[in-house]
Amino acid sequence: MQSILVTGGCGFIGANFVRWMLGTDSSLRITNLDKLTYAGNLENLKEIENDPRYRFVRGDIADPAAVDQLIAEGRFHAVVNFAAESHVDRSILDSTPFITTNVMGTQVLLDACRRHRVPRYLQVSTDEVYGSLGDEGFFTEETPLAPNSPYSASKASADMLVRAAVHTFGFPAIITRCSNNYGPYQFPEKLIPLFISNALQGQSLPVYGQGTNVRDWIHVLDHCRGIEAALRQGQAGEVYNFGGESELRNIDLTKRLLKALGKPESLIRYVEDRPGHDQRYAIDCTKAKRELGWTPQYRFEDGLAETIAWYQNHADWIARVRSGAYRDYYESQYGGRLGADKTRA
Ligand code: NAD
Ligand code: TDX
Repeated sequence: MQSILVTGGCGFIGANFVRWMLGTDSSLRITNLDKLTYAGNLENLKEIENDPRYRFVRGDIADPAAVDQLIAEGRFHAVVNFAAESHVDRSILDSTPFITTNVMGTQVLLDACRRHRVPRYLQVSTDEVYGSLGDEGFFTEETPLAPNSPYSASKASADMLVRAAVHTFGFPAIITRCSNNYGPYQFPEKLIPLFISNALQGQSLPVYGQGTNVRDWIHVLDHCRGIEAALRQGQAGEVYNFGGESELRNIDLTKRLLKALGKPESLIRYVEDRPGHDQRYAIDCTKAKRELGWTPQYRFEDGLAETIAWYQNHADWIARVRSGAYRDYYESQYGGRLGADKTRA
């Protein structure tokens, strides 16, 4: 594998993946196709933007002409699709961009990759497509899809389209499904970065319902290593689950964050529950361990301490994301060079 197209590389997991791959494989070239929605932040890849092995292209995965041209010219050995609308609460307010990007965008990519015979395609999916668990049990790759939110329904739809491309056309695609990621560069709308940044500013932490919902937390670099393993060694047509084996109730995680930050529990504010809130996610990643030789390496305590320290040391990053100032970076970095680019929202 010498050249890969990554979509959504300016987001949280995509940016960590691009950095991870360039750091571990000196012969690799990466093109990053990203629309730069509110969640796409070029500053997340600032230190590699002048690396000759890296190229940024601003564009929309749901734009058939742009995607076709890029894939026709790129001669990529693989495409890894991270690009998505990723936040459940936003999908409850307005599902339209979730359908456009997550569903239509995936089909646009599949069609272009098939047309230009891209030999490997990896769809980055989520454990949320399996629905919700009670106190017992784990999601395996055989668990039937039962998504409950507009976000997870759009991700499950994309998985179905990938499955159909494999089944109908023998298209060489792999699907990975991962549990909740945490780590550096996560947009502060998701639980961990939102609560850290609120606590740092002495603002309250809005816990949905009673805080008894359970999530399985995985460090983003463990997820990136899993995607790399699936990309290099996975069998076309297969699904691989990744999880952190670190289940925690939201309220216990919240108290742990406050303790680590030296902030009082009085900052906790119980708010109205998320509609349709999934109770518990938990992943069985036996297959990835057995077939890919992958295993999560971070102990949650260490990963969380490292992540808290990262946000404490990047108060400027948080401030620029929260104020929206990070969006100016595009103009200052690319404005003069990409004169033909008319896609900026
Ligand atoms: P994110 O919201 O941080 O980043 C999404 C990126 O995609 C942004 O850079 C955005 O600009 C880009 N994008 C959005 N629409 C686009 C479009 N139409 N064309 C091109 N680029 C577009 O998301 P994330 O948390 O990094 O998640 C990445 C992927 O991993 C998603 O597919 C998500 O469903 C999946 N996933 C996330 C988690 C998690 O815990 N965050 C867990 C499992 C799976
Ligand atoms: O303010 C909050 N208060 C709160 O109690 C927020 C933002 C969340 N929560 C709860 C809801 C969930 O039980 O915390 C838990 C985690 O919430 P999110 O960070 O929004 O993640 P979740 O809904 O679990 O989905 C995440 O994991 C799977 C990602 O956002 C998805 O992209 C991924 O597919």
